[in-house]
Amino acid sequence: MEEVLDNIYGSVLNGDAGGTTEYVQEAIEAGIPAETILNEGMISAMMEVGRLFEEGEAFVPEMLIAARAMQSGLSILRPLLVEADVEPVGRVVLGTVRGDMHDIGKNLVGMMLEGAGFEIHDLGVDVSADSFVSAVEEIGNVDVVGLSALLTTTMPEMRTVVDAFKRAEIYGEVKIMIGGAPVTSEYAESIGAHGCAKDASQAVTLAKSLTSGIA
Ligand code: B1M
Repeated sequence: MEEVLDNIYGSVLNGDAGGTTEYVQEAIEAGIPAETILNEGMISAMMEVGRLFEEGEAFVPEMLIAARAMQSGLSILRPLLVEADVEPVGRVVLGTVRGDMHDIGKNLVGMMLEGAGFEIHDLGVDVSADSFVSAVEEIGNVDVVGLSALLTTTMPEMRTVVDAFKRAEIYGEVKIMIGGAPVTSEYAESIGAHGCAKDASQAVTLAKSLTSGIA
């Protein structure tokens, strides 16, 4: 790993937002591709934070400051991940389900979809099933609803959202795509979601196939 990637990894791991900003800028100037900075520098550091948390060597405050550092790095990478002035290929409503505050993965999915030409309406975190339905009705012509969940305890909320779309009789008119670390394709199928993506780049592939009617 190049030294600057090591530095990004270390600064995210230690929750040093200023350092992360500085090193990400340095990496961009050194011509390192945005995807490499993201995957090797930042996401790998967040995986390590998760491992430390699991082993009782890091706690919520450490996760929180690492997340802040990652967000500060992402804000610099954003223009490179998102292409400006592209004609929308579809309209996506995105959010993290009720009870769940994790938004880094969801934000990344939003950026990559935006970069692929989708128009994104991000409802944020802790979004109730009814809020997803109302947003789709109010915005109009929505192609895909993207649900994110990072906790096994909030995953069941995805089924609640799917059921709310069925009750509102717009299930199928709008495709429901789910994702997040604990989510699987089997789970997606079992709750009636139209697909599951493992990461942000798969989310782009899936959203494209859902909007072109292939999936
Ligand atoms: Co929390 N947390 N957390 N956390 N956190 C996890 C998820 C955990 C796995 C850590 C661990 O134990 N190893 C664990 C969940 C265990 C479980 O349920 N199985 C956990 C826990 C337990 C908790 C709390 C309950 C801790 C507590 O309070 N005791 C609490 C819950 C709060 C709540 O939500 N109600 C909590 C809180 C937090 C913080 C607030 C401190 C912070 C979040 C800050 C934020 O998001 N703004 C936090 C963090 C940072 C993490 C870890 C360390 C990192 C998550 C992350 O950002 N990853 C995480 C450990 C881990 O994931 N290894 C952990 C980087 C991100 C790029 O990846 O989010 O997976 P990810 O997104 C990926 C894919 O999943 C996918 O694409 C993304 C990009 O590739 N994807 C989609 C995600 N959404 C998608 C949607 C799609 C498609 C793909 O379509 C729509």
